[in-house]
Amino acid sequence: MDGQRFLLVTHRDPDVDGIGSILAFGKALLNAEKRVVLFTEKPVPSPSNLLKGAGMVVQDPCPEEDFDAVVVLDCSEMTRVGARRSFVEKYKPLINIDHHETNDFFGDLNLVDTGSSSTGELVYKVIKAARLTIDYDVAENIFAAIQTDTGSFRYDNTTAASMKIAAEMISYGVKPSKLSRKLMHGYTKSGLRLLELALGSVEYYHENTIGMMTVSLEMIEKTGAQAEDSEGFVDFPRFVLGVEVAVLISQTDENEYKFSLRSNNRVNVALLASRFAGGGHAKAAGFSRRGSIDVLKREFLREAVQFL
Ligand SMILES: [Mn+2]
Repeated sequence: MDGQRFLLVTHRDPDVDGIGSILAFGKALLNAEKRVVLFTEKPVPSPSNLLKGAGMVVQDPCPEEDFDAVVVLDCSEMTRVGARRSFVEKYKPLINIDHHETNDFFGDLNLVDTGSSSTGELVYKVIKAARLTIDYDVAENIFAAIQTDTGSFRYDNTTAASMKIAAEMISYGVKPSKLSRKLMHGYTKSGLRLLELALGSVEYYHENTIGMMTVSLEMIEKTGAQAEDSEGFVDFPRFVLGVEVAVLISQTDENEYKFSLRSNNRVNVALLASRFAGGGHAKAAGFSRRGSIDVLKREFLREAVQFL
């Protein structure tokens, strides 16, 4: 950590791992008296805005400085950074810290480990290697990142290593029950209404091995919920016995849909998503496409069944 000024960014529509990673790394750098700017394209969404230090994150206009390095976290490729990509790319070296299977090594320096539960786990390793100080704020963000990306220590990426790091974060004062209440149980009434409608949309295909849920803009409007309230909904079809691939189709514009894919066992959904120019992890991936919902569903199912 020879530099003095760091710009930290994550992917657009960031999740808790993305925001937790920039906050944990940012705070650890601040603890070492470095100058740090944490930047997101849009205001930090719920529930990540409840993380310790979320108030540090800035949007446009980003204070332009002569950064000594830019660190891109939890981002598989530079297009995922979003609209401010060219601003981010102005700075060198570009450091890529990520755990997505489809990471394309866009950085000048790449710390990519697909065996890592989360980017938060990699940030922990960098903090240790650089001998930066972990305090409560750093610990909360690392714990939250690991907890979220492992589905509260239920998914395949829950390893001895990730649990050891989580345990160490507890020794800094993190209270798992308090943190998960803050991050995961913050349902609004409208969010629950959205879930009700989404559950009613679930369909099964290919001898019940594919479970598909849809959240339309109409549902969001009708319930008064936010689009991010559907975060995690894909676990409902996913946890149905017999389902191998769970899909959440979220309408993002009149003719635009985001497919979030989850695999229970043998299907590599990162590969499946890559057939539609998307990506992610073997067990959790996604892509966006434009078109009519019926055509998109049909095209998706045609590819998906080849994996089953
Ligand atoms: Mn992640």
